[in-house]
Amino acid sequence: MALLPILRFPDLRLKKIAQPVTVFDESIRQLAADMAETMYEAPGIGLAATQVDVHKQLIIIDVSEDKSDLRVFINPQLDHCEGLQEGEEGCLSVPGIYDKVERSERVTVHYLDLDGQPQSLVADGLLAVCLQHELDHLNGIVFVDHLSQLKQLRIKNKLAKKARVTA
Ligand code: K1U
Ligand code: ZN
Repeated sequence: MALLPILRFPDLRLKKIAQPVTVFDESIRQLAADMAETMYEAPGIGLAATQVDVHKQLIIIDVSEDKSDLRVFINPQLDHCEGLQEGEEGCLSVPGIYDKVERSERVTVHYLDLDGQPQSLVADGLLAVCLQHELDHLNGIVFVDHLSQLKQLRIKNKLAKKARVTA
């Protein structure tokens, strides 16, 4: 297994649209395993392949307390959304920044597992929020894109200042 470098906002590669996975071989299992190691080490509760500069439709999520519920979603598609919730979000590509984003309360997704078998899931609460956040990544959207232009500018300035200090 390997730790993968995570792209940092506003890296333009975070805007790329991920392509469907068509081959279910050892390399896709290896990618999922490396992403899981990277997410747990960060630490985080989700990670999209886009964030590790792999532009394939693969996301992983584990919202458990004890790293016991790793879920892998390949070629995930939203089927249905209902209700609204507003919660604080963070992002491993936007370190140290947290803000409120409005999301659907409950979502239904269909996807493929690591064997290429079709699956579906109805999710609510944090799992639903995380799914929507990671699906956004596959479509080139970072959570700060949901914030005002002024907040986005402040975040860019704050991250640029932090990068200068740590350089
Ligand atoms: O996609 C990512 O960058 C991962 C992100 C997922 C996420 C968090 C919160 C709301 C929606 C989506 C993170 O995991 S940020 C880190 C984080 O939230 C966390 C870290 C350790 C323990 C618990 C949460
Ligand atoms: Zn993120």
